[in-house]
Amino acid sequence: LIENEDPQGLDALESLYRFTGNAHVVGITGPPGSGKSSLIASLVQCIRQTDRQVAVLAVDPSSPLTGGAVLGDRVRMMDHHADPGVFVRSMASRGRQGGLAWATAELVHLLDAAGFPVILVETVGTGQDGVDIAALAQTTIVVEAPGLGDGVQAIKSGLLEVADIVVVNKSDQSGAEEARRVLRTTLDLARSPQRPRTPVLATCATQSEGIAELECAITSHLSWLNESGELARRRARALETEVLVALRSSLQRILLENSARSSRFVESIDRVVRGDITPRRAALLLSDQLVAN
Ligand SMILES: Nc1nc2c(ncn2[C@@H]2O[C@H](COP(=O)(O)OP(=O)(O)O)[C@@H](O)[C@H]2O)c(=O)[nH]1
Ligand SMILES: [Mg+2]
Repeated sequence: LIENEDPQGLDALESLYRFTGNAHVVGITGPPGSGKSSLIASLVQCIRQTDRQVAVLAVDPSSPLTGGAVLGDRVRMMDHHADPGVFVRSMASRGRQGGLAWATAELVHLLDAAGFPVILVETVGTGQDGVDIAALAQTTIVVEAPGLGDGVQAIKSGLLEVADIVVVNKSDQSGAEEARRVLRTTLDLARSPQRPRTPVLATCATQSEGIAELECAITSHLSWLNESGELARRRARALETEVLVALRSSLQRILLENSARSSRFVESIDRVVRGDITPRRAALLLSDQLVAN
């Protein structure tokens, strides 16, 4: 119900909201095919050995033609479906406003209220979506793998800047060690003294190698977040962004749902297209009108 923005779901969330604020939200992003889903499957197994419950949300930018690559993730995570301590949901993000990660923010609140201590959120790290997940999560893991084209994808896409932990997956393949070296050097050159040195770990998700080390790095990062006060700052920043994203979409609704307002909107666009006023001027006039009534 929450996923479909059904009023019943949103009402439920209002009542549940005061139970949130305890979960560790871990974003896992990186290029398609780098092994994010496989890595999550191994990580879930590792987390379950300590008896903690874990929730996984996989956000897929589903293709309008095929209905999306969501099914692949479902199948891959099927291993855990019999375990009541694991909750897995794939969601398509098509048609949602405000970017991929923000479509999941309300589901994260729900799972947080339900008491999951760890929530893993997988998004495809190409462009904005990877950066969005970093704003939503308290710990961001960027997953890279050798052989995904020329060069190291995370450097080109700017994702490295938001990484708290970098993983070079597919350590069984050639080029993994080289990718790890390049990433280590790049991160050290751009290092900020206020943050701990970003770990660059090697994993082989399909053989569950390096997963315990990854789990350990996640736990250490959470300790640092707690000790430095950064946890509270990141939570507040994520909530602020969520409010702004919601505000933008409600303004858009207010503008377009009323027929007088929506015809003014259409007129403004016409004037912009004719070259009478700039796009910025049109936006200012429309927002002045909204404030006036
Ligand atoms: N050789 C090798 N293949 C892997 C490894 N991890 C994942 N794969 C394979 O890479 C492909 C993409 O993995 P997937 O987890 O779907 O990547 P995602 O798109 O990032 O979620 C699948 O065929 C996996 O079986 C690994 O560590 N080594
Ligand atoms: Mg995946």
